[in-house]
Amino acid sequence: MHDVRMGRGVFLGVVGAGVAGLFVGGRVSSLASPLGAVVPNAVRSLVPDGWRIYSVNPPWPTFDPATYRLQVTGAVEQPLSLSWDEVLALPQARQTTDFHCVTGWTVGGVHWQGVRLQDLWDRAKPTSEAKYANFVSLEQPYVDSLSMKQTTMPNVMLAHGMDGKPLTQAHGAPMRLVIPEMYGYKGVKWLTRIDLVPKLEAGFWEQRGYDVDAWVGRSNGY
Ligand SMILES: Nc1nc2c(c(=O)[nH]1)N[C@H]1C(S)=C(S)[C@@H](COP(=O)(O)O)O[C@H]1N2
Ligand SMILES: [Mo]
Repeated sequence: MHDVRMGRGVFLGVVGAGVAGLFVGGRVSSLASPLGAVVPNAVRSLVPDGWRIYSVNPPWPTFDPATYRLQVTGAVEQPLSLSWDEVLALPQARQTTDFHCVTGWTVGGVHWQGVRLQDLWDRAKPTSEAKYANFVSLEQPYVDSLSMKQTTMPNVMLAHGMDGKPLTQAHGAPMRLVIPEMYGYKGVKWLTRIDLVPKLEAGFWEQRGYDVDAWVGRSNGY
């Protein structure tokens, strides 16, 4: 019995150190790499449900359904500024896909609910000038881009639900980009605007050396 309690105390100590390390790592090293986590593998496996919460510029943005707008701007015939109710009135899609961070952690079988980009493009009507979509976060200066072609690949969505519940603030409420075939840094959290542009613009991590096309298993960093 005594041994068991000792064991548990040591276990909790390790978990505590791991969480503290994550927090410090996330704040201090997050501008150097999308790691956030400078955590040994032994501790990594103890983190509940696998997710690490990343943010480059805390505190996290706050979602207010009364004032939130999802904007589609730039090279479109019809700029959009959708209220939260209007976003929820768009056709809804669901998928279950795996999530991979470039630093090596993975969450399998994430259930997402949200909207497909094509349903926004049908309304905004991108012009022939639109070659790339910049996804802009409420968390400045986080931004990342996809080619217009990539935005309509299978399983690409703007997710507002995760595992049967509304997306939490930590995970990017009210909406985040999901593109399972690319590493997590492409998946802009706290999304507020999509700007369609003729030329590629470097995203937050691309400005720091990461690949524009972050294909899982094929791009740098992993
Ligand atoms: N606004 C914003 N979006 C972001 C990030 C961030 O720091 N800020 N980190 C990215 C990275 S590197 C990963 S792996 C995922 C992590 O998602 P999570 O914080 O929900 O676990 O969010 C991505 N989207
Ligand atoms: Mo990441």
